[in-house]
Amino acid sequence: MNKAFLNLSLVLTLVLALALPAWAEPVASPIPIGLALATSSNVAHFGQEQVNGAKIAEAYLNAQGGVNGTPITLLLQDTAGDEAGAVSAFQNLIAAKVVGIVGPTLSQQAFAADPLANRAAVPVVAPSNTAKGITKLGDYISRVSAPMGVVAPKSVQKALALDPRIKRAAVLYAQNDAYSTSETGVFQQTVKANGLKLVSLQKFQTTDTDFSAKAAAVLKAKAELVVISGLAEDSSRLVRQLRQSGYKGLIVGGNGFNSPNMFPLCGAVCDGVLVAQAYSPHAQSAINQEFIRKFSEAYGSPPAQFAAQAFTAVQVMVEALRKAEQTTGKKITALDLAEARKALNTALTSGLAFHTPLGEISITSGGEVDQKRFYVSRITISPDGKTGDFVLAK
Ligand code: 1QQ
Repeated sequence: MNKAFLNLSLVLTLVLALALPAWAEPVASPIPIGLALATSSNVAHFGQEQVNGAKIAEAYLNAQGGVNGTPITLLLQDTAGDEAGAVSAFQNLIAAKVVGIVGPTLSQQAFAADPLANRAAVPVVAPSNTAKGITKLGDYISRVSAPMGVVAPKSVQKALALDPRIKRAAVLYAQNDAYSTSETGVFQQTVKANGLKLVSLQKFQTTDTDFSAKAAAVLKAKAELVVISGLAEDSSRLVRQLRQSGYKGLIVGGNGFNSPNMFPLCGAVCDGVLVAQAYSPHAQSAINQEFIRKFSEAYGSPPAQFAAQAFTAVQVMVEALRKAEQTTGKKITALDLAEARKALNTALTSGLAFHTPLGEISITSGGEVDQKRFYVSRITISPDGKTGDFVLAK
């Protein structure tokens, strides 16, 4: 290719790029919404429930006409359990021209992947990221998962209400996981604020299998309450080894205990563990009843928190898209993709009231969820040692 031709083609490309109308990058119909969730790895214990909840939302919202007559479609990318998986899922979804992303599963992944979406001005609604600082990752980052600072103290308070004689607490956490390190800070503060003595503070890895030394230390410290922040497999091993070592006191589990997939993993030893929750199947609202009915029909068991939060994240996106059509006076599919993403983010963070299975919530201008009701439940394992329930702690 000669130089003159090269220059000419460069100039032409430039002229074309400048002259291209805004609708050069249209929003597809049905409107694509990305799901970046863990359907493989150890984090799939949470992610599979999330995908199930999100799919119920897709069908439910499309049956209502989707976004004022335009259906939505969910594009799923598996993040697996680490940061690299979340980053590549986000990249693929952004390249697939989604208007927004629901995900990722872990806070640990969000700290790596969210900045990428924020730079690309793609709205993210986190369905389960509870660590401190998530919404500070950028203007395009919101969540429907209440931060641990709000939720976690309730479980320790409940334990003390159940047994006011408790004076000595042991706190254990996974040091290689962002949610766990964030939540344990809240737990440690709560323990002290309630006049308990922190007699043992221990770190572990989410990949650890041998917790016998930790269990021995808890017993030696004569702890009367054990508080754990970790993911599903590590936490259930820790509980098992604690009980096998002879620990008989109350156990408070963090958000990693909030999955029914913990029941078969943990079995009988998890019976009685107290967990704070941002969702209850007992919450009386038309949408929650409908959600529970459709979820149970589809999967044979009722939804728990992670499924309800994923449903809610998709719902919030769709209701914000409806509002964006009102405020722009245009169909989302008539907007340029960048405009649509911007209008979606503006609507998401406009303080709109969403009536969701989690109750009435809204998202602040800073992307933080404003939720009113939380619960504390006791894990109850059935005699089969595989199934169970979260039973509201009275
Ligand atoms: C986070 C969490 C996890 C337990 C979600 C599955 O709360 O990573 O923020």
